[in-house]
Amino acid sequence: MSTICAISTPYGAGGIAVIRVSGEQAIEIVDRIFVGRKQLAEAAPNTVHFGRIQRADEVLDEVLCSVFKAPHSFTGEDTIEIACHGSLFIQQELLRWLIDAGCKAAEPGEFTRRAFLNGKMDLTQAEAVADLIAAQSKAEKDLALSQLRGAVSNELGVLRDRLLHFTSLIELELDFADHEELEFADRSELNALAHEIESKLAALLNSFRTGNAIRHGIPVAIIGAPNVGKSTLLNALLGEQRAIVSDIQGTTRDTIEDTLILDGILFRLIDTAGLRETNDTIENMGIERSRQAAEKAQIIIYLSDNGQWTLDIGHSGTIINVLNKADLGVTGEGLRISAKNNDIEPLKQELVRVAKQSMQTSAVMLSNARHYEAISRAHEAIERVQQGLKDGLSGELLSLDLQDCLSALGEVTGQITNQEVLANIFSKFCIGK
Ligand SMILES: Nc1nc2c(ncn2[C@@H]2O[C@H](COP(=O)(O)OP(=O)(O)OP(=O)(O)O)[C@@H](O)[C@H]2O)c(=O)[nH]1
Ligand SMILES: [Mg+2]
Repeated sequence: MSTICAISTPYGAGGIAVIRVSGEQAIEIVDRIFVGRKQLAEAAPNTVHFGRIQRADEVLDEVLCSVFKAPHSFTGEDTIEIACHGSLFIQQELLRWLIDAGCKAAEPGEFTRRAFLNGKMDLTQAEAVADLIAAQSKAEKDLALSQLRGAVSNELGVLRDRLLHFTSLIELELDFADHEELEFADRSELNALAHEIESKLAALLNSFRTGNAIRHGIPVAIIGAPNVGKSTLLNALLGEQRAIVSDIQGTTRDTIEDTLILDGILFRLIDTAGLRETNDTIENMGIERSRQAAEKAQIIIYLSDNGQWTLDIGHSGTIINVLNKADLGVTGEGLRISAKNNDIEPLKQELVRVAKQSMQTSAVMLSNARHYEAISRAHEAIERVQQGLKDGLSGELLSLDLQDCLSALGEVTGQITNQEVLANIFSKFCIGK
């Protein structure tokens, strides 16, 4: 493959500009115009070298060359990144010198395309590179970064393994089909497997439409000292007397869960036992569960009725400090509500706000229409498999649909692809990436 070069920094004058060279001959070509303390061919990988860009007597600039050797570079090829002074003239002249020395000008996205072709990343990750560059907000950036780091790929990898396992079970069945005396392999395992694959695909599809959370519910733990009104709040949010409420401390012993939809988002509310020091064995078991709920929850409603926030709550989610019993005139920091009087509107709004924020950063979320389209086809194929199992179809027919499912997933990750699709994806990149 040819050695390519491009200016990777934005067009215009700047403090410095970076010109990237990648390919088998990258080091050799740059050496033709680079004069440093030593030849780049002798440089250790992942080192930076100061020197001049020089042809005969003409010195173009003083530069820094970063040397990366295959396969440990972005593209998987030998790569040199030349940081030169950011004059437009120098940038363009340097590019011309490189082309004169044997490079080809890179096409849009060609570096990333090579990274994909060299197995440095799959197609979803390559697409994430473009999304990352285009990201304009934190949420967008987080989503692209998680995709770049393999969130979608990993999920699809798991599905692929299950599908291959499925295929091997069917092949086993086919092998024994000649032996009339042998019954078909137990199909309950196949049913379970098909169901598993189908629901995973459905979940992915859902994540594209409405966010992962709509399907599973965002876990929200209501945590606080005894008697602050946690159960009263659960009941108020649900609009029913779900949990027992009393003025006795330690009323709630076990965690109580129920779901609630606010603004199209499904929440899984978890009322918990009040946190305190106690010698009651059962209550302590409940308190342990409270702590576990807090740790797992994506959102924690930390409820207080006196404006003090001194409890040590282990958590990784977002905490909302809520001051209950506002009707009693308590003062202090926190979102003021009265669970007893059903005066909880500000809390509902805050839950929706925090949820929308966290949905945008949840790990596996489809954000790409191409992925959605292919995964829809995979989903249809696995539904045909399920129907086929119900109808008692032969293994041969089932395996056709399984193949359809596998190849649709392969299109997402790029294991199966065609030049047209690739060209379309990489043409949207900027030159130099
Ligand atoms: N005035 C007033 N009282 C409230 C409010 N919310 C709850 N209470 C009262 O506070 C007491 C405790 O309420 P619970 O909901 O059982 O409190 P809890 O936090 O669940 O208590 P534990 O289950 O023991 O942890 C009850 O008598 C409620 O009626 C409120 O907004 N205003
Ligand atoms: Mg309670």
